[in-house]
Amino acid sequence: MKATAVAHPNVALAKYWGKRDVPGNVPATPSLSVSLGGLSTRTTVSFEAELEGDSLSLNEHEAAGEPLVRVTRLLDEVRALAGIATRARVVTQNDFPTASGLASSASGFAALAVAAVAAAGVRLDDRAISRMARRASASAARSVLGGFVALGTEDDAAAEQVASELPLAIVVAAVTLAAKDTGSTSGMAHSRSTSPYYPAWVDDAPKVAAEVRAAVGAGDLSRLGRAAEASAFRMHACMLASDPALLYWAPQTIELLHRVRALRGEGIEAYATIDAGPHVKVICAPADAPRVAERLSPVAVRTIVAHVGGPARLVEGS
Ligand code: 2P0
Repeated sequence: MKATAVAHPNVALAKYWGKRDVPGNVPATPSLSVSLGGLSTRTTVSFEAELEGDSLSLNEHEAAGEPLVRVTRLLDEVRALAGIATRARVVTQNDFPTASGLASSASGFAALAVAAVAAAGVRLDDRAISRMARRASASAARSVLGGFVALGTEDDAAAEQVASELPLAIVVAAVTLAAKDTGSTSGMAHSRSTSPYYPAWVDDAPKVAAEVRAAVGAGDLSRLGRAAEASAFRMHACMLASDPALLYWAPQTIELLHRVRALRGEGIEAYATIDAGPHVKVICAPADAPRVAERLSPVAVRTIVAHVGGPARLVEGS
């Protein structure tokens, strides 16, 4: 009744921002991400008869409130499938900053789903685990799989891998280690209800996602980079037009964007993307990653060079 799983966060090259008005946390926009190998969440789930409630230790601190509620909701799904009522102890550890726009909910809920299903002795295929993770946090559906992963907008969507490997590095320039003010779930609800650009964003996103997907299929970095930048900037335009504005950028975010453009001016294929936080993630050829990291690191508190990562996997338990 105990299992441990490791999952990687992912960065969306085509962004998910907004939910359809259907049950089960279904995105309003299709997304396509790359798994960030080198950044990991490790989660152990143990179902223990003597526990009176679920508990969650997040980076060595006991968590309560909303994070624990979301964990319990996923565990309730697993308990229903296994036909058990036993409560669980969840211990999870990130080796990167948590809740600051580095996609910790993606790797966290992917690792939790894989570990909980194994600990409860339930057999589910990757698509079913991806759906379970999506209901907890939509980006987590993508972290169940490795490489380049698409998530659609259909009822009960599951993520699918579109490519396992491309010669690509992702340079993560973290500008703060603090948690962000507005989480994604409430931020996207706010955009949906107040941003006049939200309908345009939802209408345009499938075209950009299709272009991202075609560029991944063609293995064309400059095409992929241009489409990924368009997706990120259009999402942030929608966020900025919310009332009050969702301004996730810090001064360093803009400095980093200018540095990426300057690198391109020097002939380096480097393209930026930004999630619901101030950090900048840059895709480039693996051979260019050291030069990109060197240019970005004076502005960042931490610079991490990630490679294309694999799927969530069980490391203990069966
Ligand atoms: C993405 N983000 O596609 C986008 C880009 C943030 C900006 O997925 O409400 O934590 O838990 O489903 O998955 C972050 O949203 O939101 C996210 P919920 P989630 O990566």
